Amino acid sequence: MALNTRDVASCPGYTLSGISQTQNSITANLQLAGAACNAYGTDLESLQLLVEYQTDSRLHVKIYDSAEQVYQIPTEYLDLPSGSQSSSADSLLSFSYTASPFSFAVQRSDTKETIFNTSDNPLIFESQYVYLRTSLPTDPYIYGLGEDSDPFRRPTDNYTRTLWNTGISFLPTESNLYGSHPVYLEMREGKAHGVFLANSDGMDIKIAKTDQGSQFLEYNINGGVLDLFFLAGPTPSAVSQQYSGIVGTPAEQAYWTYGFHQCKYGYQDVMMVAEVVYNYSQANIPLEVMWTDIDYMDGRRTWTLDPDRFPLEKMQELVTYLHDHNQSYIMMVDPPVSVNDSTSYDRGIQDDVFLKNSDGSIYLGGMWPGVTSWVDWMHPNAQDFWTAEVTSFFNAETGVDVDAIWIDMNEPANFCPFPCTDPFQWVIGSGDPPAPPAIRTTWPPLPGFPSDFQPPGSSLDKRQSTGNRTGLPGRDLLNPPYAIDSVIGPLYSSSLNTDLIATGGYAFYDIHNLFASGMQEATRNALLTRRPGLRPLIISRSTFAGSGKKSGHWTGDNASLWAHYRISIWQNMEFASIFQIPTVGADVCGFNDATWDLLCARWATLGAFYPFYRNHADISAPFQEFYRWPLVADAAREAIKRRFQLLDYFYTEFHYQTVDGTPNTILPLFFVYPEDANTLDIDLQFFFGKSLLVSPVTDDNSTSVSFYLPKDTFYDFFTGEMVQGNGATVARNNVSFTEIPVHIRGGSIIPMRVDGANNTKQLRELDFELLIAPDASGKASGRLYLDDGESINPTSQSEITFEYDSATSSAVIGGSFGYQTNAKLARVILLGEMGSSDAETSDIGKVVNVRKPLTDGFTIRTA
Ligand code: MIG
Repeated sequence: MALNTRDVASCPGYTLSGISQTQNSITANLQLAGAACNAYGTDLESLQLLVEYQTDSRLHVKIYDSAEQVYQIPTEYLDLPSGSQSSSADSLLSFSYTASPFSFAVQRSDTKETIFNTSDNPLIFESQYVYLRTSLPTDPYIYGLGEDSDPFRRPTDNYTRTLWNTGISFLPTESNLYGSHPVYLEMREGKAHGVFLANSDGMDIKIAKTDQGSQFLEYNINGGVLDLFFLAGPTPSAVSQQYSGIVGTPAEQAYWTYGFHQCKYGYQDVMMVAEVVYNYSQANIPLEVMWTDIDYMDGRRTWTLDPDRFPLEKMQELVTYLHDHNQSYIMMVDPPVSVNDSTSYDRGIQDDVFLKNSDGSIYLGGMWPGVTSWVDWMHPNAQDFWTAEVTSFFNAETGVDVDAIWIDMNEPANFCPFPCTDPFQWVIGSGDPPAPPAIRTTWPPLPGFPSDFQPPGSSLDKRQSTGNRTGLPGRDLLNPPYAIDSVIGPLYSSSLNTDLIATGGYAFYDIHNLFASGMQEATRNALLTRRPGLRPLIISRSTFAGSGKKSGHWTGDNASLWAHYRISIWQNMEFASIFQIPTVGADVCGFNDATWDLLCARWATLGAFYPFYRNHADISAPFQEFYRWPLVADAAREAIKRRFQLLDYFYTEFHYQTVDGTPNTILPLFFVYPEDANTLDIDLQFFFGKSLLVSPVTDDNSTSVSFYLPKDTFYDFFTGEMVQGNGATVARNNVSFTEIPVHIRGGSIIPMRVDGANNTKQLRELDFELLIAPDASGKASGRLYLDDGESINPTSQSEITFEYDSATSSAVIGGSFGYQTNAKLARVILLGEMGSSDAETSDIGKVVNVRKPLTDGFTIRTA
């Protein structure tokens, strides 16, 4: 059956009237301009337009229903900024409109360049379908819009990016995956702008050309309002930073987070886990964090330990051992609560926190442990329930004293096939019962009652809307007339029924994509209760816009394929630099299928330049710990050694991204060289911090790589050799499987720890050396942030700055020195020059020994 074939050409659009315009904002009414087309639902008669010059670089355009009944993202999940600090005179973006049929355009105020223009097709705003199209220049450079495994630069024709969180394995391309990020960044002639649609409903975003060849991007959404934020850039970094001003800056992570992590689904008991820890130490590969997957659970039930395979006493011994050796431990928590779990389920019933069917019974589905229920994160008791589970199961004395939590299956995944009317029957495998009748999604306004009379628990947000913004009544919440192009078919498949109503009156039809955000928030708060003041680490499979504030992300179930090794490179760039979730990494060596020494060695080497560096494999995959092949063990030792040297450099850059959202962690080349058009299609090289260009070998089983060097001064990180970039590709052969080409960008000073640590605790005690890489004018600068490495609000911090100038032959160490450390500045290494005296300590540049404490500023003579 052909989907979505209804005729939208006859849709009348809207007419603007009643405009009220101030310097800071515009409001107007939009009235349906003709007979309703009712293409995929019912056309709404009356809409409101709100335009806010929120900041000089952020323009907010919102189109919503006058009654404010249509669903809007609850502020608990995403607290969108409102108000206008800027004005039409000061804004970098200007707004213009045509009254009838209504369309609008956004331009750059200075150049008058149009970045968004909806005049080609009329706006459609129906109960179950919202449509907006912008025309674009031909073959635009669009990035963002995930989660998926498609090319970094989005295809420009016949491309659909569906957003609907889905737990699907093997990273199929042209498919929606675990998270939803309706934000894109577009590059035009060296300038960047961004567009964020704050909407959590299922949608198809299409990038294509009309039959006449006109380029467009359009939104086809299952509901919600058009809440658009335009970001002026004009640099790509500025766009990303401005986006963080809407969804929040990323959570800061503890120093130990950046060590190497080992995981596998299928460690059959605590002994096997301990054995892996032991084998790593025998192989002299610094293992920082050990993980345990759902194997530990008793019958796969969250909040239980398998008494035979993972008994509490042994688990405690394991954790004590790890902590005594400066190592950390992480366990998986799945969202569903098993109904066969007398304690956790009973507590949830008592607290009344589970999602319910329309008749008040608990909504049941199926997952690993059999029949399960799910927490309604909107419920007022949900946080307390979750905190109690986390703090008792992971209690330092009476439970397993983990250091962080891994959350999975939070798309959310449900194995009981729709309609799953009797999950108990499903478990024993019987036929398909009939579909349940449609139910009321929210209360229509009741004549005679106050306007805010709503189902218990609903609340008005701070902006004092007239309606409850929980969703229109009468919608088909299971099979909307417009079917998004989700890889798993209908909205409810492999997930919770989309007609479920959460506390507040919200339907899963609208809040499905926010389930993970609820779980992240509850888990973060629970971890904060457990270890007050310490940065909680959460690694989540599913994400939504704004998740970076609470959680990190791993990119899910890839496979042991060169293709997936490559995809991980741009997925990291996308998450770190566009979605503002810089705690990101892919399963190193591949999750599904058997890996092998060549792939795993390269991946161990590449993974050391992921923010989150974890080897993980499926239960059906053979073991793939780094020590299992001599080549891979060598690669891992070398990789972790380099990562440790650079850990403070990266920790510093990460810190500054958490401060103001400037993307400093994993960057596409065009973020650093926006004016170099050659960089726009580069997706297999990246910056690790703004100073290190990483150019891995990416061809299958190859030892050759061609990489691009922009017109700039570079230095080989390993040899110190100066390399002049010419805006051209450079070929390198004989790159062994333990090597990765890395270049320092001229103009950088990189603070590095000296060698010699087996874990990050030891690393924090080691001295520093400075790698000075002057640019063409002989100057360089850098920075180093130091704190206790774990507190959310550290009592003391150092923000040290480094400036080098060849004209004065000196490096000036300045800034602030609040954090007390025994680590000294041992020496500086000046690249581009060869020293004589101290050549034995470094053969990459001229060495000047320093040996000064980092407690105050000073100047170093380099000549
Ligand atoms: O259906 O917990 O993506 O990392 O090992 C698979 C078992 C469930 C999916 C995760 C994967 C994890 C696995 N989980």
